[in-house]
Amino acid sequence: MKKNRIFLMLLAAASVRGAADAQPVIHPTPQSLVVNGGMRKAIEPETRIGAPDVEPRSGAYNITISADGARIDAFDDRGLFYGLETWRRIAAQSPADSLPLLTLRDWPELERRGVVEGFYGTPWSHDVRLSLIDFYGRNKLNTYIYGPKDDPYHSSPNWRKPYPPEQARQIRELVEACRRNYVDFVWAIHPGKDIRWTEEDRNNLVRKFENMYDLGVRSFAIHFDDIEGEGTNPYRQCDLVNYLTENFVNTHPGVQPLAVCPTDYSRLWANPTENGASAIYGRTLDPQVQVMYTGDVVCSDLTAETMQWFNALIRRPGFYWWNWPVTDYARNHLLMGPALGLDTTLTRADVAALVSNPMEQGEASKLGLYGVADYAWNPAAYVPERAWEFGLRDLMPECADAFRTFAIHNADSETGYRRPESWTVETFRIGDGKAAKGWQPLMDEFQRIAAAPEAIRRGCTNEQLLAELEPWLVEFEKLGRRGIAVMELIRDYKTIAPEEFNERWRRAYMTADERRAYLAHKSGSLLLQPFIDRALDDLAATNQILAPTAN
Ligand code: LOG
Repeated sequence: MKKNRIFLMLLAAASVRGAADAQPVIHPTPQSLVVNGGMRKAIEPETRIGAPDVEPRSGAYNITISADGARIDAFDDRGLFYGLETWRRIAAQSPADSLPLLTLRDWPELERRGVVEGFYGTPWSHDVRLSLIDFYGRNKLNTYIYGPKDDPYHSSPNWRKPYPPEQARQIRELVEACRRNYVDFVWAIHPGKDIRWTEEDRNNLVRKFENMYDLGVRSFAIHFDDIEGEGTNPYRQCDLVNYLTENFVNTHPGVQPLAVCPTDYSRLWANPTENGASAIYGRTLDPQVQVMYTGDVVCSDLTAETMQWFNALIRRPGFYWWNWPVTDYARNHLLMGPALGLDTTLTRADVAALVSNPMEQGEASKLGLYGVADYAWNPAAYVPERAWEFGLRDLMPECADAFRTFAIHNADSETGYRRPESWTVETFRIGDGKAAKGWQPLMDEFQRIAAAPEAIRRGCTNEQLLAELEPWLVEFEKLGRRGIAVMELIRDYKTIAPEEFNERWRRAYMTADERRAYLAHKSGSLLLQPFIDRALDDLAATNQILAPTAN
């Protein structure tokens, strides 16, 4: 009995020491965290807003847990909200009734961090938006730009009209949800397709803004992207934005400076001279206005060089609209890889804001947004894979490994903005030097792929996320099965009878219908399906099979 008690005490001490030595995992990555070793009894923290030694910017906070007590010092309300979020994460990772001793100083590097719902296609549902807004709060994102291209009241034909009552009520609710999460709800208008540069249309715009103001909106953006004709005139655009700044923003209490997406939002077609739109914006726009930019092309990496180029023309730090993981140009793909291509040397002096334009699948987009949140909070400490791994576990704690397998093979878009995919596996050609060693790991992976969808369906508790993934899960499982069939054939083809070979070969080969289904919801398109296709071709050649012609 006594012995047992001592053993249990030792065990408890060991686990407590283990926990105290370990760094708590905090996402986004804090600016500075010193774990002092040791634990104390859990208590509620004292909180203070406007504390002197907190970094003086919105969202900043410090946490101290010492033998004497625990406190959260915040710069402002938002900082306290973030501090409490971090506090909860620390407490959740600590053994019951105890807390690690630590000193944490934290603040956001980029001032505006978040999402632009700016894609073509079915806008997010109200429920998905609400779920995302909670997600932004928990991950310290503070900006949600509402600008779905296919909302007719955001763009043509109805941008001049007020929202119908039900939609107006929902927008009010979104504004409220944002307020609770310290997220700025930015309502964007896209009037450029049919705007006339008349006093009448200028008043139409002001009236719509008044309307949105009455629904609670305090932050606005104007998008002039993807238009032709009169609406593209940069002088007129600047006049309008300056007019709205003077006669709406500056006259309405609590309204934030405007953000504008120019027609020349990408370096690909922006005129780089002093007569170009960007330079006109730089010379003409009220200095408080922020200017959006998608980088070198439409979907591009955020680099120091591209920001320097743009910032010099617009004469202020640019507002980066990152077209990832948006898939409106490749709708048969899901982009589930890490958020790559974000330069870790950039600071708030280079980038005023970073917003990600996600997929029509809002829940599935969260995986990429963990990276966006981590980067924007603390670029210097950003490690894409770390944020991604955190996201996998946070979204599907019960089946993170299966989700990981799924995500690894659903990352490239095949067109435009290429991303690594299937980076954990190596393929080979039948008979080449890598075949002997490469067979087993690849077979193992195809088995994991075939099993992953069922594990995800059983383990994922987010119904909406599951519904978004389902068409791809179906195809992913089939990809795994085809892969297994091909691997077995590679192993056996020399020793089996021609009839059996033919039978098994045909099983691995997609029928026209199967191929159509695969093309509609692609998985493994970068490496794995091409491997299967080529292996079947090679096998057919060794056995004089005539591959059925694809139709
Ligand atoms: C659109 C955007 C679309 C994205 C990706 C901007 C500023 N505008 O080329 O609505 O989701 O590309 O297809 C765009 O990026 N234009």
